Amino acid sequence: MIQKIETILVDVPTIRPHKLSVATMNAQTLVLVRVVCSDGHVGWGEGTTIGGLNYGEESPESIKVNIDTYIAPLLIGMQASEIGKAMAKIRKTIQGNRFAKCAIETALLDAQGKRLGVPVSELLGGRVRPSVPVAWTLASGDTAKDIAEAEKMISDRRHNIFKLKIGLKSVDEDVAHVLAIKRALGDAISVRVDVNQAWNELQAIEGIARLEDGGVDLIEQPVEASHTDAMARLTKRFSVAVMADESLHGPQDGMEIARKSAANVFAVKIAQSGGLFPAKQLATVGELTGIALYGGTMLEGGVGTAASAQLFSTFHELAYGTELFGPLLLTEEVLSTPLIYKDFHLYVPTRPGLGVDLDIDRINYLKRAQGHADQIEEIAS
Ligand code: MUC
Ligand code: MG
Repeated sequence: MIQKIETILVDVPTIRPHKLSVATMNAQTLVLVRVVCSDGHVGWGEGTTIGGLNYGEESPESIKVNIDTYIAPLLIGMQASEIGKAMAKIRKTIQGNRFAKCAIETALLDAQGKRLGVPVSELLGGRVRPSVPVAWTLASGDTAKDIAEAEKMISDRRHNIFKLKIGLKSVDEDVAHVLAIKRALGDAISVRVDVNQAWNELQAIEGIARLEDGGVDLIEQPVEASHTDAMARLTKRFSVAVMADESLHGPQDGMEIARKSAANVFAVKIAQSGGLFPAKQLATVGELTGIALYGGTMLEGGVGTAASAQLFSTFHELAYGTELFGPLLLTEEVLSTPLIYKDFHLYVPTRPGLGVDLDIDRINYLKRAQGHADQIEEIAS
């Protein structure tokens, strides 16, 4: 039985300012969810977003309050092992709130995996790879710093795929910045851009033509999420791959984009999709319609990143790799044993559930004061 559901906001500074066209992040707020079951199992989930309300329509605070007020009361007393039933009830009763739903579904799957003694990947169809390639995002706002950062990552064998955040400056300045980095890193290194919806269609035509010429190999969400017709025209016009990100809020959006041929690649994100199962459905739409897959992130900490990795390890096709580097952007680790990044890959945890343990003392220390002094009790499982 589901006995108790707690939500915890954890504010963690980033290792450097992370500049996106929609926000500059100096810290990340992790929304952790802890589901306690009467059989002694505890499941953890995460519903983290980027830049408060700058990126999506859920904020860390709304995720917390909506779980506490509306979602948790629906679940208390239900069978913890009946995840399909629990999520069907939530999806029928609660509109929107995809991040909150994802956090809950993740926690239920973590507990279920522990109960059955299998990693979450095995509850999602079964892993087909032990590790996933991981890109790093260069977003310091400074070309020379970005090059130095990338060179260090390459020599440490941590990342050899780089995504550059652009869209804040003029097209000219952004193109010059990207091409300087591409030239410095050379042909063997993949350089991609994420415009985070900042361009109009004409700017996109101008920018993409020059980036394509310069050897950039992926253009992420160049125009507004709702402008799928423009995305279709850009996809048709250029041979460089165009990826949909903010325009994907689950499998239905994937169907529309596939019908309109409005992307070559899907950025699959568990939170944007509303959970691991809808994200898996989105990936299936891609697989069935010949759209390549990329494992996206909302810069989650260790819990959301492990959950994403569990899912992405089940994708038969993952042509563009992943960007599951969230924990590496943060100054504090919430896991007692950090995830393993080596040889340009993240190794997917193999222990039951998400395969991670939380550092309860650190979470108690970092958690945002919530007007009471409750401490999370340590429950080993
Ligand atoms: C996004 O739009 O893809 C992922 C990596 C990063 O730096 O920002 C995110 C969000
Ligand atoms: Mg993106």
